[in-house]
Amino acid sequence: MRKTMTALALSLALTCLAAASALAGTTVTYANFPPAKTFPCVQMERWKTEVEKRTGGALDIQTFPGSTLLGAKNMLRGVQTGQADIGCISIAYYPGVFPLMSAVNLPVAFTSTEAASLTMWDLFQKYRPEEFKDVKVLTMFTSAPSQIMSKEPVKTLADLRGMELRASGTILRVLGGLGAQGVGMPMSETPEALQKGVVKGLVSSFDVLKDFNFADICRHETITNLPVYPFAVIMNKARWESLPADVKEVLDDLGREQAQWTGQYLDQHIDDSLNWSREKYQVEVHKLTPAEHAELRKLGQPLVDDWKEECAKAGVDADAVLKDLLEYQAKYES
Ligand code: 3IO
Repeated sequence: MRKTMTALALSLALTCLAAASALAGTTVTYANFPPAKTFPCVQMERWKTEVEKRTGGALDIQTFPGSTLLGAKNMLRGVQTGQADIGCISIAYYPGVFPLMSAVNLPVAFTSTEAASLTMWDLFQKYRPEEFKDVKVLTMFTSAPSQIMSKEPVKTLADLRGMELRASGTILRVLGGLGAQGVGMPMSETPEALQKGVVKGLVSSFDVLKDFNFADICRHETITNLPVYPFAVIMNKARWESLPADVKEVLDDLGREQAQWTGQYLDQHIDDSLNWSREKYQVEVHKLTPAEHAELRKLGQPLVDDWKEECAKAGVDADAVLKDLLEYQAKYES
């Protein structure tokens, strides 16, 4: 009798467990490198909410902001090897790895993040580049056009001479041409570098004034409209293949919409962040002359040539890619 009861209780418990796990669905992990407040993580939480809703709970997303699962530099490898199922990478942190999509980091003077993000998405869809062949791309987006945020004022380009500024990707080259000291590092390492004085400012988009409280330390902002930083959200290929077809369809349908949502969010947030910085810290915003903007554009040209050379080595038709990029940009910025 006692044995029967135990067996019964055990089988009941097992049935409940099975039912609970069926209800909870499959859990996938999603790693991100910057802190939870920043836009790459805001878009991650929005994506999680939409996916859990649209799959009716069949997919459970467990998010890890702030490098708690993978950091900026081991994100790509970590997703490829399955340490995380999904990860958010900043393309500019992987020089030479993504020749085609690095086009989005060229100095083409995007004025809107929404336009830049949709341009990036369309470019990816058209070319489906080899460089992403061993991961599944879920969405793509960019930062807003890059500006200088510094401890000391940069009122003219001459003020940049010798100034150590944190950046990544193509912007490092532009800084070099201006006589500044570009220091390459991921955004997640920048708070400490600014605190310690290793760098005297940074080149990125204005969202970071508020989200990292950089407005407190960088009271001077200079409008340069330098390139955007491209991002990709990637998934482990085997993990992707293991998902049911209807779940895959939900994720595929969300790709472009998520790019647009993130662009719109950031365009809005840039304004909020700058207004907040003016009110809270009385930051000063400096504007350059048209001649100085022309000089910035001129410094961008050799960079396009370098990129074309990199593409040629990788078998990428750079002229075709650039032509399409400019066409999409014109379409989305009109
Ligand atoms: C960025 C990266 C992480 C968190 C917030 C951010 N805002 C703009 C960027 C782009 C950038 O500077 C970078 O390094 O990717």
